[in-house]
Amino acid sequence: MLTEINIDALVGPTHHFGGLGVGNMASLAHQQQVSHPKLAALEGVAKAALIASLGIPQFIWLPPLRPRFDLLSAFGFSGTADEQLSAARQAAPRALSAIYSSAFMWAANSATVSPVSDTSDKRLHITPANLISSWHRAGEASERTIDFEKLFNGLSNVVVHPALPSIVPLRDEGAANHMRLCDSSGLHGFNLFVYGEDELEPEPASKFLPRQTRAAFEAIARAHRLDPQTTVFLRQHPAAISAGVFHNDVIATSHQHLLIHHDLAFWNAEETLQRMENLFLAQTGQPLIRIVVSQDELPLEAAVQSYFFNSQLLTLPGSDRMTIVCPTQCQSIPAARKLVDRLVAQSNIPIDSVHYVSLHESMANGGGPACLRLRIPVDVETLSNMNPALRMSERLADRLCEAIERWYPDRVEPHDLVDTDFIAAARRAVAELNRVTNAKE
Ligand code: SUG
Repeated sequence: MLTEINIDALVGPTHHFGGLGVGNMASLAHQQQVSHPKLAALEGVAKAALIASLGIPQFIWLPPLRPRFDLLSAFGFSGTADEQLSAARQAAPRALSAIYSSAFMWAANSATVSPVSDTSDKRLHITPANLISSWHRAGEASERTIDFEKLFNGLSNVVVHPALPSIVPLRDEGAANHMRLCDSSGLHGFNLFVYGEDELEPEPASKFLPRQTRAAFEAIARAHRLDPQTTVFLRQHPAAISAGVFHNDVIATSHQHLLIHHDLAFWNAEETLQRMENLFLAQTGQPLIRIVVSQDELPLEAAVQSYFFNSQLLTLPGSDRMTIVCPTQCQSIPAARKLVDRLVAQSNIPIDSVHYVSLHESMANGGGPACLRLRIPVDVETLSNMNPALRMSERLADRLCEAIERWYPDRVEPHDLVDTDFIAAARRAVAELNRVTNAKE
């Protein structure tokens, strides 16, 4: 039996709107607006605490330090901190924004994960995503590699691979483009890897650079020793990428034997999906429930605005029923609200309840509930050996909230990025979070 754990990454004190998300409509729309790191972090903790309160194992990663002066030097800026910052503001504002980025908060992009039951060597494989499509995210992989090692306390059945090489044909954004379907024991897994670009099939093109390539996922599937029989590669619909679907988890979602996707999620995929449905039934004895949401029911634009597909589907412990955690935008956008109500009401769909969560600041940068978390299916022994200091509880949530209230800035404006007092305050905030997390009872 495998249990799915969730890891959320806490928003950092330098959270701001840099407009850096490639093909990400919300990020582009909010560029240079005033951000609210304190509110963003409190919203994130509240969401993670809600999941923990449902009895689901929930962990949290603390923010790494920003700004990254090492990157600023690599971008060619030298001199004192003040000189580097003001030169970057003049000559390369996107580079300046990148070194302050809090994009590590979207843990769904941290890695691709394959549990012990899917891999031929029976080890848990993790490949941190190289995130090389944009200015601000490529630096995350090295930080995450260390985070994974700490989270699993050096367990011998966990392999943390290096991120894929930083080669344009190997662009990788991790679990946001990977869906693992399985039976209720979690042991029979099917892996769906969704890519936006295949060098061998360049047409039809999309308006924005596809951030995930097929070659990247093929490399990961090989490294993770997955069974080719139960591994499927699907191409994202170019129209979806052009409409602002920069990751698959903005247009499709899955949990166990439930797969929900928009009609325009994939390109030419129907035959492959039907084959997979048959194989799923043959191997697990359980039917795959596949719900295709039509353009009439939820137009692409409303899917992107509401982030319905970025809701979290969770199985409640001790039952085979699910709950759905949706962003509040799904409450206010009528088509999304109707869809949620339909799914909860329909008796042949295992979703029984809905929780709406406010993630206003993350959403304004294109990150919904599912973006903020990484799922890892683990066995009982692995779970019991995971770092308890990072496990979310009411007590940890209270401690984090107290520190955030006290040390996080209320607002960040573009000019703060050249202010060394702002940098000192941000460093202090991260140090305080580390202190409260490590404090004994
Ligand atoms: O990579 N936004 C992130 C949002 C990531 C959402 N993750 C998932 N869909 N799983 C991105 O585009 C905006 C940062 C800025 O503009 O400052 C940003 O990086």
